[in-house]
Amino acid sequence: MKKRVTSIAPRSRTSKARATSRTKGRAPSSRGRQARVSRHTNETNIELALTLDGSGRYDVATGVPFLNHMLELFTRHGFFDLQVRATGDVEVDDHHTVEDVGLALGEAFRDALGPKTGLRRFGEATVPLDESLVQVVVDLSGRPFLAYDLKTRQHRVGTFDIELIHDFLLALANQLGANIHVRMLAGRNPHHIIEAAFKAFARAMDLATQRDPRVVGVLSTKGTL
Ligand SMILES: [Mn+2]
Repeated sequence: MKKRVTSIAPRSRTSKARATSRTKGRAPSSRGRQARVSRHTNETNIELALTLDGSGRYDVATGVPFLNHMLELFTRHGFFDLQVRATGDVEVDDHHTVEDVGLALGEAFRDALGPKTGLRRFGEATVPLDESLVQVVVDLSGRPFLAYDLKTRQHRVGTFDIELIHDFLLALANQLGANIHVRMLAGRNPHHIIEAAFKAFARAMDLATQRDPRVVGVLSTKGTL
């Protein structure tokens, strides 16, 4: 039987490194719902450890301060435990690092969830931050989809390119195999809008990843997720 080789298509023609060298490994823990992901390419090196049934503890260093801020509050409000060490070619820009951390986090959730038996599967939350109000709905369906509706007049928060939030969530949704809807109901300040989105995402993921004792097998009439 042919050994499974993981390769991901290059992001663009100019991203040669991606075409030639993209490897990853994982060693899911046998204890509890945890996962470790190592992801190393010519563009980024990422070590990530996730515990689903955590207490909101985080230790995050990605080299992108705004992403650290979002991952920290995501962990806290989702009651996960998360450790991330990422180094990337941020001298190019933050894009590779942000997207690849999204890929790694999605992969970690997928591994930690395992076969999804007894899982609530759906989760949603609406979270305000001052004038901003953002709703996130998650379905751990196995079908990757992202509906992204954050609109800001600015392109940046400080030095951080806001567009990268879209790329982060898309990468995460693809790797996790989740349907994620992000809807902005109100907002003005881009920091508030994105922060409300990550808090809502955290709470939605907290719900969706919890176990419901009434669920026998997986929550699907199809019998598989
Ligand atoms: Mn903040």
